[in-house]
Amino acid sequence: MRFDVLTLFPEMVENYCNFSILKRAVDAGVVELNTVNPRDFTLDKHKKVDDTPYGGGAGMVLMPQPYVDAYESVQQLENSVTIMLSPQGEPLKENLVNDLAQYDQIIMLCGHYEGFDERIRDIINPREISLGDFVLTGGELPALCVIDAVSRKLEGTLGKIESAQDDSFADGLLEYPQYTKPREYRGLKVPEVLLNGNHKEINEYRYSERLKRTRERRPDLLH
Ligand code: 4H6
Repeated sequence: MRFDVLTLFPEMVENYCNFSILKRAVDAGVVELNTVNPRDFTLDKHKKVDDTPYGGGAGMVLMPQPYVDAYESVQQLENSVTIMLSPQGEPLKENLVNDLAQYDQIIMLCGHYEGFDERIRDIINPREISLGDFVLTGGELPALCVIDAVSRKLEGTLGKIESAQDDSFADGLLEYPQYTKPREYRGLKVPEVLLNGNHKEINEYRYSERLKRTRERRPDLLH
């Protein structure tokens, strides 16, 4: 999977991908990350990427030319998709993550300030995706969430032990509570059932905890 991220702050994206499991995936060649800075495509001497909105109003709007030229500079593979991260997008869900993991290339546009000149959407026609109903200062965090969530679906990113098969959402239920050593901490004991080695009982306990938790916290997921 190749990710191309159009961002005014490439270090934000590169830094996150340099740690832990994502770094391992990049080093193993499962994931390839490329950043493109629209500022490098500006044509004026001040390297201007934004300007005031026509019609008035607060803030600055990202100009079309640097973004469209940066986008067109990215080598497009046959099986690619282009995404814009914005509060107006389709909410990101595990199903959408699974769909995205089928592509060979994901190109992402990260907005800032008051957002994009509408002609960037008209010309590039990206799929617009949102992390949820809240506003961020920029699209880099959502882009990183897409990179992270998609990468862990790819063969060779997670080990057998971390396998994405067992995830919450793989089957639409929340996770069961987990415990490690010690057996007692500040008077709180690990449930007895987890200590007796009876795996049938353990599985039943965990499944009922998952149901209980989902019913209490996310009844919407049970349908
Ligand atoms: C595109 C358009 C995504 C991107 C506007 C991005 C939240 C999400 C952005 C903006 C984002 C999300 C710039 C509008 C800052 C508000 C970047 N915020 N904004 N929910 N911000 O996925 O002002």
